[in-house]
Amino acid sequence: MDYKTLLVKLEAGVAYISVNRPEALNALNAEVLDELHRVFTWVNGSDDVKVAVLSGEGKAFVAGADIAQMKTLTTIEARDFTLKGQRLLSYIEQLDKVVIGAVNGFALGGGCELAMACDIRIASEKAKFGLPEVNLGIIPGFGGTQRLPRLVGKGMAKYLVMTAEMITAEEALRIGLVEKVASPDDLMDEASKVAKLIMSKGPIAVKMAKHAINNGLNMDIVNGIAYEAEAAVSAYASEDRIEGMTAFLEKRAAEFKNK
Ligand code: CO8
Repeated sequence: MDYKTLLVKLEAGVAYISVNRPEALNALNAEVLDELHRVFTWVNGSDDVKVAVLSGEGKAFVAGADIAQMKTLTTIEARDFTLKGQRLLSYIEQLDKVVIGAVNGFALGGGCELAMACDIRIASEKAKFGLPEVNLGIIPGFGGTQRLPRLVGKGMAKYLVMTAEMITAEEALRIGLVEKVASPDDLMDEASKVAKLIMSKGPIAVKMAKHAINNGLNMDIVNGIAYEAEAAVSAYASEDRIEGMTAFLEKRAAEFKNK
């Protein structure tokens, strides 16, 4: 695993991925987007990886798309860049594995959009969130106008996008942009704890739940409920379901095999 812009380690089934361009506050240039795509392809395909935790080196999670690189793009290239970012974030969102965003610092613009593509967000008390694109005369282009209202509602999404206001981790927790807040020293421990808790559950059930929630949000409720039934039956068909129910009745911990 050879990356120029990422630090990657695998420990006890958890892939820890950290964007490593602290001199540019981990801004997303084309190389970072490509390497993130590569590392998440590995996450999805490797039996050794159960859950991924994504964070950033230094004082930022990711401070957005790389403004210096973006400024040089032609309109056609800017379209390609937007699509590249959108494809990556949709890929992360649709992985079969759970991705936890451990937001250690600034999560702005494309960085906030990257965090929103994760399944669960845990923020350091030092983290700051915002969609400052309108300051630059652009709008969020990595899915932010779509994922933000789904997380925090239409009014708050418009408020954040139109004012470009930067908010604290506590405020992000209050509006539902993050699920937990931890002290800076505890952030990675907290992310590991959540990763391990999820890993202790039936992996097929977790995967089916992820797809049911994600896909259901793209459907009307009648179709979402129908999708849920199929996902529930798929989980029921697993050997792990037999093990989970047997273990409960035998009053012991289940030993899931992802089968
Ligand atoms: N891109 C490139 N470089 C950056 C970025 C960025 N997004 N953010 C910070 N940097 C660089 C700075 O230029 C600086 O470099 P240098 O040391 O060479 O001057 C270095 O990182 C450190 O930054 P600061 O000195 O500014 O650090 P501060 O602590 O003073 O400020 C801030 C931190 C508040 C985070 C500040 O850096 C900032 O406002 N950054 C920009 C945030 C931003 O606007 N992000 C949104 C970018 S646009 C976007 O993400 C759109 C995605 C979709 C695009 C679709 C296009 C069609």
